[in-house]
Amino acid sequence: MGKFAYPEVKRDDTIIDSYHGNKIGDPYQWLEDPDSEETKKFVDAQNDLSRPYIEACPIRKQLQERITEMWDYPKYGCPKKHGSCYYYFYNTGLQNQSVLYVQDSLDGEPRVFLDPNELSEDGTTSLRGTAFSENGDYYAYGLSEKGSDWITIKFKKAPSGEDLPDVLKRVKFSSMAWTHDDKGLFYNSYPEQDGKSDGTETTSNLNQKLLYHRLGTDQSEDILVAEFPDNPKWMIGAEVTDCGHYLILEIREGCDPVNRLYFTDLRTLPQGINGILPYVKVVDNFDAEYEYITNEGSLFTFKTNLKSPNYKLINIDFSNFEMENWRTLVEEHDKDVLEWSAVVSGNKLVLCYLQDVKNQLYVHNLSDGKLIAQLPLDVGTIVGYSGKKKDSQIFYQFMSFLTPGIIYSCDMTTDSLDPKIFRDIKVKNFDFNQFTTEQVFYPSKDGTKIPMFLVHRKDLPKDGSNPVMLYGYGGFNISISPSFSVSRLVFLQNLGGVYAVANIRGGGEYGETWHKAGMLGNKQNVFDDFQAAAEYLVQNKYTSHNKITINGGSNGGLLVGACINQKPQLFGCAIAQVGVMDMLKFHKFTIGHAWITDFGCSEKEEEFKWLIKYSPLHNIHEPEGDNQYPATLLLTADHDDRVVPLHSLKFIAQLQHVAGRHEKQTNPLLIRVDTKSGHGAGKPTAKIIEELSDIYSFIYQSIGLKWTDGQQNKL
Ligand code: X97
Repeated sequence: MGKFAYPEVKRDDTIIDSYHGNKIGDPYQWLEDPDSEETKKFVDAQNDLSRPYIEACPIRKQLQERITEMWDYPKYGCPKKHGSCYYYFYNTGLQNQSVLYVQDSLDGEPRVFLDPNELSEDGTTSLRGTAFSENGDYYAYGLSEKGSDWITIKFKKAPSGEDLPDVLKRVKFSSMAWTHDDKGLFYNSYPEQDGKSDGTETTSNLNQKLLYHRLGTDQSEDILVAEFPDNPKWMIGAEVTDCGHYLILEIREGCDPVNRLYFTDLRTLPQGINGILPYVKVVDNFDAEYEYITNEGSLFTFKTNLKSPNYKLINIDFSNFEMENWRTLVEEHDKDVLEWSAVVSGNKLVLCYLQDVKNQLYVHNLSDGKLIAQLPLDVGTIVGYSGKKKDSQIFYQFMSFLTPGIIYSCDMTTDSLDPKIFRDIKVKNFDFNQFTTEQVFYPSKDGTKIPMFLVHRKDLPKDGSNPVMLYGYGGFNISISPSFSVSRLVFLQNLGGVYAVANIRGGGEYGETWHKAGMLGNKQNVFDDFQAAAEYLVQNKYTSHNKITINGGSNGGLLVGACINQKPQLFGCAIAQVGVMDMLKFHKFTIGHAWITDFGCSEKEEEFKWLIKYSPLHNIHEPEGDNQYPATLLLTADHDDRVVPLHSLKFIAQLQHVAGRHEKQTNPLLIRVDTKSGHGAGKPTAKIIEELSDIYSFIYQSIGLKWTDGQQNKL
């Protein structure tokens, strides 16, 4: 027997599914029912095993205290102008949710406008999606409970903050777009369904609708303005143009950066908004993405990846919208990816690029696309921006591994653009000078150069002795840019660690090319890239294999799951958060069907062949030779309706059954299942700190770390 007394768990070997003639067992299918007594018992038994292991960590209390102490610094967001007032988020330090403040001018006295902390005892009610009306008189805001993707939209008068009675339910993945008469809002909802829908259910989200709600009326009177019953997977993004004249639909059928583009001229509706609207179809296929930037009359500006994987800006005249009449406004860059663009001060465009995983900011003319200026920026990420077409000032927030946040303001009406520091966010009691960030480019299995950030003490010994936390995501066109994290600094300072981010394929770091190189039939590249990162770190004497912890969440949890199956010997520890582990069935639950764009689907034979090769659940094996699985901790939560917990539950059951009972498997294989939590967004500070303390305690317990006061280590 191995070291751990894993719970006795029912296993039903009679459940066999057939995929294109292949018989695949699903012995823990019963764990797909989140409400059954036996699933609840399973979860309790797993927590009863993981909790004592984590709590036995001798430095857990120290860890938690140090993280808490460092977390306790004031956090600000960019101010945004609505009507004549400014609004910004502020957190004193440890508040569970940030509070929205309003002020009459930038140096006016701030008043609380909305404090989500008052909406639940434990901070588990969070803001998700907000929209001020055009003149700033009204505020619509989505509330999520316990981390679920479901939201309830509520309304306030602004700037008074007075509550309005309107309530919109069954809202998920929603747009929020006010008509410019300030009378109502376009939003998305899903049809009523049988059974509960509080975020603990697993039922598919299909047939999203677009509705118009008139302020002051009951939701039952809302006007259905778009639905596509022949295409149940379509999701309808809606935007009202800067001029207020048009409604734009950006229709998607999954997570790929592609959308159909429809519009309606709101001025031409004889009876106003009173039913399904007539749409002009500018693009009626999913060949490319078109993101509305602005328009001058009928001349529209879109950001697109049409035949330009690094994205560019184009003009489409809606009075003459055949493709041959489209014009490029800002050309695609060879290497840098255009991440987003915004119009400000009437005639200027702010463009944010990603260059080797670092942001660059440029200002162009809206009229002819010409470059006017580059705004100076350190190595890092733009994490916040505000500034609309009618504003003359922009704010943007910079962050990096060793910079908690600097908010700049810039007057866009002058010729010499001269950004000023508006707020410099400071962390107490931490000497940033002792640390450094480097970026390396290492070769993957097929020779592709992969960028990787490394953050560590300047005097790090290069003797293979340092513990490493290696983080990756690798999918969905999502780039992992430099960001600030207090718990990581504790790992670097007090545990002598190196933090590594591998910008592996599947992400958007080098545009759609990088994404495509790591999706569908190319998914193995993602895992190869991550494994090559571990090898690089060992070869270059940062660490040794048994000191590497790999970490990822969601699609990155899948990454961790696949990598420990494929190359367990490369890693000492693995932390897989809210991962997708059952690649044959993910499309059946909640919004899983939207990921077929990146993963493919087991219902197609060719795609089944890709998936079965790496699906974490289906590739668990006994320890081979001396290669046992690294110490593994999975994390999930009861209200995760993005990646439903059954992925992690089935995976841990199979892992404990196949590997855990083997005598060579002495490393722990555990799972932590949280309650009143979801996929991650909106998680209250108290829960985040608990979770981080547990994760680092698990690592400490399983690979052996040393706590230092962070002052020594001088060579
Ligand atoms: C999602 O699963 C988001 C699900 C809902 N959703 C879409 N398309 C999006 C959207 O299916 O919000 C979209 C989101 C991000 C990128 C592209 C499209 C959409 C729909 C309508 C209008 C605008 C956007 N996501 C993935 C996820 O959570 C990755 C990021 C978003 N995963 C969990 C992937 C595997 C594990």
